[in-house]
Amino acid sequence: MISEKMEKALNEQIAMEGHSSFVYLSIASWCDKEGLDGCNQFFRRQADEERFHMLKIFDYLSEVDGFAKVPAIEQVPHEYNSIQEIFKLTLEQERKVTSSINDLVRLSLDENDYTTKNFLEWYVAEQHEEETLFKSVL
Ligand code: OFO
Repeated sequence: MISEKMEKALNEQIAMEGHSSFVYLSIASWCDKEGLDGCNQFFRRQADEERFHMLKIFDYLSEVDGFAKVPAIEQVPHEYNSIQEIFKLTLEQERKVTSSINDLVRLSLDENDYTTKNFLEWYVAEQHEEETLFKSVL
């Protein structure tokens, strides 16, 4: 059983992961238009990964008798100036996600919810990996 507060916070994370997935899909489409095939494939894979991150929270909420909610689709940018600008923006985006995951870990500790803390550790490691990847590309 999960607290209402934790459930709400995890649903907000679902929305953030879904938003990241659409941002990366939009970037992939821009790369495709610009003839940047490798970057198109890279961001398509990232979009799929973010969708997976979102669905992983759906599954977790189901396991702990919570209720996962499908988020609204927010408009994402369609135009970019350069691939370098894109990697700067996406590193920034990943840092925001990391900070949000850290807030969730803190909340799980405040709530004495060690099951959720344990679940979130996968995301902590994943964010470290993603930030390192984006930095190395830059
Ligand atoms: Fe969802 O992992 Fe990065 O953003």
